[in-house]
Amino acid sequence: MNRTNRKLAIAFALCATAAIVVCLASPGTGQQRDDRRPPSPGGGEKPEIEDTKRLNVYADNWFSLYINGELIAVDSIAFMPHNVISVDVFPEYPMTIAVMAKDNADFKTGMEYNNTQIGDGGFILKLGDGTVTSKHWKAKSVSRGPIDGDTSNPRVVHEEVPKNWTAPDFDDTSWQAAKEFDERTVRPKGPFYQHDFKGAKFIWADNLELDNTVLFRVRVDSPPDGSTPKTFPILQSK
Ligand SMILES: [Ca+2]
Ligand SMILES: [Ca+2]
Repeated sequence: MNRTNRKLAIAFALCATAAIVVCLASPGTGQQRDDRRPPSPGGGEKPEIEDTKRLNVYADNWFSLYINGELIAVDSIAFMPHNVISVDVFPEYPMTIAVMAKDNADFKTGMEYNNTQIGDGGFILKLGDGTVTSKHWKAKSVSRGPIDGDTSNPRVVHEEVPKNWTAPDFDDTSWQAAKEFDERTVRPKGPFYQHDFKGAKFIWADNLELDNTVLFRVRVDSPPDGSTPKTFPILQSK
């Protein structure tokens, strides 16, 4: 290496070292490290976005979803087009999921499109811990019609939504088992196929057409995929 080249090599090495020092000292990197460690005054590690699970939900036509009694997700489109709601969920076990699902139906006739026809429902979800909708969920129809499918003289039966029905300790033993429906019966629209619902079943109450508002519940004691959930003592003081 001649003298000029040696000078260039030394200059390059100095620049590279300076760059590394600047990089290590940059506020961004330091901030990230501070977010995770040292522990907060409450003690323990803080959960990161990597500790959450993705929840995909598709409802014909609308839903609201609660986990352990807290509202977690609401369908942003009441009727059409049919959409998927996809949110990050921080799972804590045991986990009670409670859902209100609604088919599009006139309150007085149970029909849709200006009372010209009977619409059908359908609900499906998948959580990244392996939780999926199935016949093992509980279901309760609280709005049905038109009774007997009679569109010439439509009658509707509404039941009061039970108090505290989203709470983990709510007694749902009298509810029926959810009924599974084939994908080709529900005929989901395009967005369903753009999200992960593998292993999940469409569910509803007994009648996909006449049951118009359906409550669902399920209790998940541990991650169905067999993974070990991380615990964060910092969250358990609330
Ligand atoms: Ca209907
Ligand atoms: Ca519908």
